[in-house]
Amino acid sequence: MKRWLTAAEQLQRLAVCVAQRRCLSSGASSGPIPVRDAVLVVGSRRELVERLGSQVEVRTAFISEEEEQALLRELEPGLKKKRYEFDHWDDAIHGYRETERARWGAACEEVLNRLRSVAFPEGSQLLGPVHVLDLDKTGYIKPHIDSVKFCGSTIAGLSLLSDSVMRLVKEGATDEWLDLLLPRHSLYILRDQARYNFTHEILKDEDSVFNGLKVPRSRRISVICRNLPA
Ligand SMILES: O=C(O)CCC(=O)C(=O)O
Repeated sequence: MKRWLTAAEQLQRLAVCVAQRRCLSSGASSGPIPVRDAVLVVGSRRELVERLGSQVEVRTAFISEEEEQALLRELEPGLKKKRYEFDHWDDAIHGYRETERARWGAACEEVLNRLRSVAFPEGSQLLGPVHVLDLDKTGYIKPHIDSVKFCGSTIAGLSLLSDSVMRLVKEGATDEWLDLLLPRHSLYILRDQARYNFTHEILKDEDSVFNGLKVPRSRRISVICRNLPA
């Protein structure tokens, strides 16, 4: 039976390719390039990737398997009481259920505090409840920009259960785009222009390809923190 490679395995292959390419072209002998720097963000133009580099971040293995389990233990009972929503043609999201959570157990609070400390400047005013989005295997998020009324300059999300691809497309210039590979257990952060001037979306399984490599999408839960508008 055909088995798709996980994002981690694909990253390993890509990292080796990139490291070899760089070594070949520069003759450098400084060892492999960290996976994080090498291949988690690709775009329509190198200049765009460089320009938005500081506003788009993906951190692999931000949470451990045990931390994912702790989050799921808190979230699953509430989520299981809801049905996935499929049929609202005008919704930005297809095949999802969602919840918000303000209070967490100690293990989860520790994860969220770690997220907050890397994603938001000290003293930022954060949106109180954390947003939790459960996408069915067939679910996907259509291109949208989060409301500027409710959400400030930064969106930070953890990916549980599945790898996925997030696509950012510049509003009014659809040939300007970035793809982010979001491996399971990773954290992504979108800031400033990347948040305000680019739509973001999570690709459906059929379209879930990163840099020419298939990234199989199964059920995915995201845990998303935002700051408040200034
Ligand atoms: O699931 C995600 O990580 C993205 C969520 C999203 O696009 C949103 O809530 O605006």
